[in-house]
Amino acid sequence: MERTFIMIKPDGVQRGLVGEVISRFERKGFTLVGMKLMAVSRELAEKHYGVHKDKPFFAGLVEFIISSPVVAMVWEGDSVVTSGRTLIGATNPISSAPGTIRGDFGITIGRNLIHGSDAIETAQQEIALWFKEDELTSWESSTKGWLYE
Ligand code: DAT
Ligand code: MG
Repeated sequence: MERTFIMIKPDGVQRGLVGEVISRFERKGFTLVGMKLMAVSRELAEKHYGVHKDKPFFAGLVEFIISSPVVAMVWEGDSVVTSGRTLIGATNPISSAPGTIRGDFGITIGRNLIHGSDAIETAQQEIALWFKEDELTSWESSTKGWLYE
């Protein structure tokens, strides 16, 4: 089964949107296999956003991610990487579609509430970066037969 890394950023936690985000992934039918609320170290933030290290917004992005707790999660299901990105919406919330998390709750790119892995390979790297193997729990939802043919 495919897995993706989802992180509710400090703005999402501070604004009380943790339950809302979890609810959207649950209602879609995806399975939660790992979750923790945590203060992010500068080292972890810089590794996670390493692909953006030469961008002008990198320093501000790292400062933001370490400024207040985040909720890190791993979700599982068919095509969950792509579907998770669809649930999240476009990077800049001002143009994210209504009905998406960013489209419904955000206004500016620097406060876009949530991170989601952008490819299967990235998801594997991010899950390994944020979670130890024993922090993830494989389980089968009793609703599986009603979600998949
Ligand atoms: P996404 O989070 O949709 O995968 P990304 O990987 O391109 O987007 O960028 C990572 C984060 O960096 C993004 O969620 C918000 C921030 N960011 C991206 N582009 C930015 C910009 N032009 N100005 C400020 N912050 C930006
Ligand atoms: Mg990205």
